[in-house]
Amino acid sequence: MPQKYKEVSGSMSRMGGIGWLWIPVLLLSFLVSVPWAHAGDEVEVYKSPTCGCCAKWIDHLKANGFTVAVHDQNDMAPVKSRLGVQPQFQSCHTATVGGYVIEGHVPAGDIRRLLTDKPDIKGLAAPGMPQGSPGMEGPYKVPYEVVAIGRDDSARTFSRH
Ligand SMILES: [Cu+2]
Repeated sequence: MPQKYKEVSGSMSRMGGIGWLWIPVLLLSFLVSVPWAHAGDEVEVYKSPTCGCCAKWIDHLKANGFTVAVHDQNDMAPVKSRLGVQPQFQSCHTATVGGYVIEGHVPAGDIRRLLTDKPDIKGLAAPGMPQGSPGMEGPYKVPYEVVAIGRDDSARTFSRH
């Protein structure tokens, strides 16, 4: 056994001189190989500072590989009007990612599909506060739809949950 240890440490120290060169290569290949680490994943979230379900939705995004930048807003109305979220689509928080608007408790999987398919729409919304949606977990769950908001503010079903 001691013989073997010697052998291993011997080869390690021989490699030591140039071994550090592999560190950036390994880091880079790790980043490339992680499936969720692609560009355009940063989600900008606007929410009121006291919104608990918004914070839980942010946790859900992070758990699903998204990077999130949080912007606390005391008044959400100007944010929604700037981003063009009409009243029929509104919920608590409003987010942007990849040029799209995400309104409310939209599941991470739907955002992923949006970013992959890149449809020509304004964004996605889970209007209201559907019980059982990500961030709205509780004793019961109601069926809800995620709506694709058209550039003309039309609505069509994007997914059902
Ligand atoms: Cu909410």
